[in-house]
Amino acid sequence: MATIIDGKLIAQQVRSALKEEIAYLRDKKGLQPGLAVVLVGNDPASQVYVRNKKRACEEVGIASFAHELVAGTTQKELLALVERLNRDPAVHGILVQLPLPDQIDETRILNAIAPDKDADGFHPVNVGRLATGTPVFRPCTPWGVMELLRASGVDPAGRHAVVVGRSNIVGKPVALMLLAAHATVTICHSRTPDLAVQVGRADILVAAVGKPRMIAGDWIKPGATVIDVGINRLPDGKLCGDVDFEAARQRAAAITPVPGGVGPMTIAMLLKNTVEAAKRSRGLVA
Ligand code: NAP
Ligand code: L37
Repeated sequence: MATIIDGKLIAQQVRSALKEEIAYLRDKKGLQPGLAVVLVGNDPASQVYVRNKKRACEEVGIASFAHELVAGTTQKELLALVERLNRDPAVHGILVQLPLPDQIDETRILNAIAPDKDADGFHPVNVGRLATGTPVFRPCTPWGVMELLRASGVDPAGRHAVVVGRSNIVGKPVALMLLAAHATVTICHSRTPDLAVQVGRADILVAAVGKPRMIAGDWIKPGATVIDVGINRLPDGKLCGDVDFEAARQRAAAITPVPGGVGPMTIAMLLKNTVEAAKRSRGLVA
């Protein structure tokens, strides 16, 4: 029976440490870290995530500036807001919650965020830094996955990691981070034949697909570590991951639950990036 990796608890520990650091920055350096969170439209999941992010900021002492724009917002209007936030000295981190409505070109918006305020790590400059092994702001969900592994005592070096999903926000960056941590990495996607065979080779499995319980328990290699990034809402309103949790926990050595796994870590790492951005704005980091 697998150990449950408690993302809620590990995220709480990250936030506690940050809270102390932020108090120090405020009291001793006169620096108040600030995060601008931009939400366009009324996607219900995004509304929940943005609310959780604002609450987490308050808990640790980060000033949060919420910008909730109507679904019909134009690209020009959103670009103007991003440019204003780029110039605002109280804002150290900027996050534009994805997905954006169809009339807005996501790439255009992400490219407009100042790379030194890019709390999500999605700007091409930061993606390039990650890809070349000199990361500054790491994408929050993949970084959260790496922290869960570290906190669970799982060192990827020399292990076979299998990532299911190749999105720019999860699959691709988590594969780069596992590679940097010296894993042998396989990336699977919708054109991968015989997914079960690939999954069965994983010492570390990261599932980031968005399909409820699509990874069967008996695909999992006995003793594997399973990190389930998927967040899917079932018809009964409950959340579940991409992995069949009850079956997988019979074979895995360790597994993350949904909710209470990767989700809370995503937010904790966002707060870390914001504090990092604030410190960098003052030259407080190397
Ligand atoms: P996405 O952009 O939709 O990407 C999904 C990936 O899964 C794609 O690469 C797709 O392949 C692949 N895929 C789809 N069907 C597949 C199949 N049958 N077999 C193998 N691969 C398949 O999703 P995302 O943004 O990466 O998010 C993935 C999941 O993570 C979602 O449930 C999302 O809600 C969740 N999420 C959670 C957090 C968190 O903090 N916990 C953060 C972000 C996202 P192709 O590239 O070939 O289409
Ligand atoms: N900036 N963040 C940004 N851009 C994006 O495009 N998708 C995405 C993104 N992701 C994101 O915000 N993810 C996320 C996922 C889950 C949580 C927070 C953020 C979260 O709080 N999860 C909780 C509970 C979720 C719930 O009750 O619905 C959990 O325990 O998993």
